[in-house]
Amino acid sequence: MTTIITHLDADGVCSASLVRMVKEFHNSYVYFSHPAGLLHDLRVIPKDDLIICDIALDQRSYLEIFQIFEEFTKEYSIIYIDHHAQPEGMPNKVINVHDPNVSATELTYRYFYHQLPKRADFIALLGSICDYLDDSPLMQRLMHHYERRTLFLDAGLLAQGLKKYGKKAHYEKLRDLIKAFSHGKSPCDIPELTQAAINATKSDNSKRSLILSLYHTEKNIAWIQDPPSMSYSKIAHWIMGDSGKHLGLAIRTLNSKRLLVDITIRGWRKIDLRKFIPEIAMKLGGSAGGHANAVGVRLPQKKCQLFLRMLDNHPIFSTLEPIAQIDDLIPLSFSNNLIM
Ligand SMILES: [Mn+2]
Repeated sequence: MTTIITHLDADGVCSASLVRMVKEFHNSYVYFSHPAGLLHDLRVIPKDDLIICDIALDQRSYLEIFQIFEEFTKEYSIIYIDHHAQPEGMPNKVINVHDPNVSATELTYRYFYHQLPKRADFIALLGSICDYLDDSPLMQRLMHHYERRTLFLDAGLLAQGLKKYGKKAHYEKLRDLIKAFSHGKSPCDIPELTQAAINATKSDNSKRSLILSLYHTEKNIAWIQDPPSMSYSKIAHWIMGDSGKHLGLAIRTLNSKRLLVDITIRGWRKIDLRKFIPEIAMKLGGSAGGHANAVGVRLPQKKCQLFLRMLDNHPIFSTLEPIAQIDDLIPLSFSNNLIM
């Protein structure tokens, strides 16, 4: 047998659905995990061949995970499919499928391509769209197998529906979802997911104008402190877009650990955020990780203001073209009409 361990976001769910489409893994059991929980989960799940998808290797537990992988591969196989930054080295026998530029779903699709049914391209696209990584050459090519608007409807239903579904209490439902996807169903075929997506979207929409009234701007960044609870990545995205600044930051004071803040950062895809943000975070006793366009930072709370200042004054911004402002994109003749 083979056991799948995957992340419980859309990229993870789609990766696992693709694995389950491979005949050999039709009945593989799916466990859900996350970077901070992987070490613990590897210790408790029954020994088996493993396929691990979309779970970053946490720096703090990396050495122990490395040892467990080594131990595992004496008797079992491990295929590790991921697109997050990777600490150096992986035990020899681990099949390491890694590319930081595409989604884990795309990597899974590529790795198992010759064993997948035709319809697998649809799931590959959904996972990639939901992880904002649908601009790779392969995904752009596959996108033309479908019709954009319908494809994005299904992707939106999945991403939004998982906000409710993607929690511990719903693991069994997530397994059913993966089963349904691997049998050719789409998000719109699953009424509960669809309803959850609509509710989540209505709730997001109702908070948008309030969120946009609460953020602050500096020269290059827009930030918001402890906004009403909803997806922090969406908030960071909204304030980035609304402000026209290079970055949007949503800062959350951690309830359980009063002395820390988590900062979710989004950019316009003009720079690789990993090239300068982790460095600043580390200088201030924090840590950071993520993708070119989406980074999360954890910092001591008392360093938060300094972090914002250092980030805002980073020389990298002077090398970038300014973000186009809406007024600049409206032809002058139209603006004149309005004044008259
Ligand atoms: Mn992912």
